[in-house]
Amino acid sequence: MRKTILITGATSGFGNAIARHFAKNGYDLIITGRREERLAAVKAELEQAWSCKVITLAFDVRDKESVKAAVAELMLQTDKIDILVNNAGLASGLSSIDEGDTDDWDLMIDTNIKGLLYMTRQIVPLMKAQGGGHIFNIGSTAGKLVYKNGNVYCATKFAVDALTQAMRIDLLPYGIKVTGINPGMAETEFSLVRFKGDTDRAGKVYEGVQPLQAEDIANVIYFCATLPPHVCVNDLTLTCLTQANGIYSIKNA
Ligand code: NDP
Ligand code: 8X3
Repeated sequence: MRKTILITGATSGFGNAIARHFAKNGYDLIITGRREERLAAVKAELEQAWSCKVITLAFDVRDKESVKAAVAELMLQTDKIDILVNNAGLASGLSSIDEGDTDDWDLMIDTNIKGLLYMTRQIVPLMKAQGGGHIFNIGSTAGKLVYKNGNVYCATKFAVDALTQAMRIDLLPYGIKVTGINPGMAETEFSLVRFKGDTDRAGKVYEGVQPLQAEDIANVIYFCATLPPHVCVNDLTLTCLTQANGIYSIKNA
């Protein structure tokens, strides 16, 4: 029987690569993001290439009512979700705590923490009812070690790490696996978003290193998702070869 994976933030980066990887490997998809036209393009391409079923849901994970409405709409089309990937997220700005833009802080906290919680709250009852499931939360090396000027972004990823641990405990009785995936620097739209469209500044982040690619994260998630039912990878940190952890890379060696 075909399995279904729900991926938040599938319009670019990790989410998009995860969608492609799972479609290629026989999964049906539920993909979300705010950019509706991108979702439609991914759906058309993957349904054509892999004969999978792709449901698209365009909404903002920060908006609790939109999350509820999107999942209610989804329930009219399917009542089975094997995997939830809480991936939608971002960094906005990189400033010392006394100079940070409080709107950036709200954006990161609302997306990375509250968005993840809203999605989880809506999907877990369904997983309980179906007798199990697997949740992946995308954390970061920034959620393991704080780096200079990373303050609020790092705090949101520390929160993701805490929530991953908490969810694993809470959901243990229901056969729901919870896996934290913590990538180091990876070349996606992440830095472009962080630096608000400044392509030069975004490009500099990856100069002189060979960063992770989104496909690397997709590969690792697929590996974790296809282990035997009694095995759960709880926490996995991955970096490129030129990065040791959240603060130490070849660039600053
Ligand atoms: P991208 O910017 O390429 O992708 C981010 C995705 O999140 C997009 O699909 C975007 O969709 C979605 N998204 C952002 N805000 C919202 C929102 N409010 N509502 C719904 N969807 C939203 O970045 P990455 O793929 O790199 O990032 C994915 C996750 O990985 C994030 O949680 C990030 O913090 C984390 N991460 C990234 C690393 C990196 O170096 N790239 C390393 C470690 C972790 P849309 O704009 O269409 O809404
Ligand atoms: C994204 C990786 O190092 O830019 O979480 O914070 S980093």
